[in-house]
Amino acid sequence: MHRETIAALATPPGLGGVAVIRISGPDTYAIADALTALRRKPSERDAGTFVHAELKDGAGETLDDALMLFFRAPRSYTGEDVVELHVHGGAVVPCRVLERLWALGARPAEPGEFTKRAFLNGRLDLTQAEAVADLIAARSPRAARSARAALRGDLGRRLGALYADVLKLAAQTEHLLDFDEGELPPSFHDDTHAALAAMAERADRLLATWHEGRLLREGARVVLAGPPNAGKSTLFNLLLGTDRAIVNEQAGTTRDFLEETFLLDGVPVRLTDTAGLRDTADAIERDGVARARDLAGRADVTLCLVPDGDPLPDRLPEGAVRVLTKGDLTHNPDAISVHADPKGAREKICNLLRTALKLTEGASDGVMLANARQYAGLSEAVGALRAADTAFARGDIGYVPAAGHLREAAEALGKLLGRTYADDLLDGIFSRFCVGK
Ligand SMILES: Nc1nc2c(ncn2[C@@H]2O[C@H](COP(=O)(O)OP(=O)(O)OP(=O)(O)O)[C@@H](O)[C@H]2O)c(=O)[nH]1
Ligand SMILES: [Mg+2]
Repeated sequence: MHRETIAALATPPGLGGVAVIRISGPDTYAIADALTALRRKPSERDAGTFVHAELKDGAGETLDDALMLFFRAPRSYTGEDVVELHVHGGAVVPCRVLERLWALGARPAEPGEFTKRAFLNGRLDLTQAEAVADLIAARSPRAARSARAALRGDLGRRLGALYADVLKLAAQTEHLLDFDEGELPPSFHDDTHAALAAMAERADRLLATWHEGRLLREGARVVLAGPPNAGKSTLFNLLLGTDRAIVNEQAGTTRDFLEETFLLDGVPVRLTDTAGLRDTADAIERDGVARARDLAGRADVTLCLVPDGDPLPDRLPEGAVRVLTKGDLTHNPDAISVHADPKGAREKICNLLRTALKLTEGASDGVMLANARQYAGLSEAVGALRAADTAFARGDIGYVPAAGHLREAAEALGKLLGRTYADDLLDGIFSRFCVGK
């Protein structure tokens, strides 16, 4: 349990009807008592209730009238005593109330400190704590749904069950070291091999969800490239639904690249329009072409647009998907035509992106890995499980290394769930939160 009492604004600063201030820690009720002149003090009130009260400064002047909500350890977000103040929003009132809280002995919460305390007090596992930040940062309903699943504990439960099974097998293996192979039941090797294969397969299924998890959280980078005048900026505008880029019949219209985001099946797609690829004497345009090539090299998908009937550029960006444009001029149904059939062109490009990005809605059941840390930890665990399987296959001389590999697998999963952790790991995770969460 923490000895310090923390407080912070839990709502974004700025103009708003209501601002929520959260207080958590052992002195929460002493501070709440001193903050009001209520006859029945906050410390005498039941958890799960609220009261309308005037908040007073040190001289007894009213700062604001507020709703006070009461939570008591361990049944609160942080697992500590918590009081929430709903005060008027804006620039002044929340600041004055916070200053009063500092004067009464609370200190400003660090980013993510409420959630960190919730984790340290066992209210959330580490995957749930990370899901809180993911839910707040979600950029589409689909990303929010996936974060909700992790926050509910679905991901943590699946990893936790795997962790428990690995621990059990690890313990059995340590026990084995005291026996000779001849003393073991005859089915021992087949059973352990089957158990390890099943565990590795469960882990592999979760690892496969990282593709979708990464796209939902980090988005996909898609670059429009190709020769000048191919209709890149026209398609860029069509996909965004606004006239963002200048379109002109002159070749070399776009020089600096433009970037905007649109949602495709709930995945944020960062779309980049680039300068037409050609050799040119114009220094600025040449710089633009160099940037276009560089961006294409780093994208998840590069669409190389070429007017139907024109020769292909001699140096296509590697891995680029070719798209024929201006199909209305050649009557080629394989080419898109933004001019004659914008809806069809949009649908064709979106389908192309769905395939290239492997965006199949509902591929996972909503439970997916949420970050590179989880992916790395689980990969390490799978590697260790496979190594244990190989060691077991060597018979009793393999038991000692197998026990070691199972310990590694358990440690990797334990770290992933936050059952074992280092302070710098927690600092890395919670410092990415906003203050007040
Ligand atoms: N006929 C026809 N013309 C098109 C189509 N799409 C774009 N254009 C025209 O082609 C010309 C070039 O379009 P842009 O979108 O500026 O081409 P760009 O590839 O961005 O060109 P740069 O920026 O110079 O590299 C404009 O006059 C567009 O109106 C189409 O589907 N059919
Ligand atoms: Mg352009």
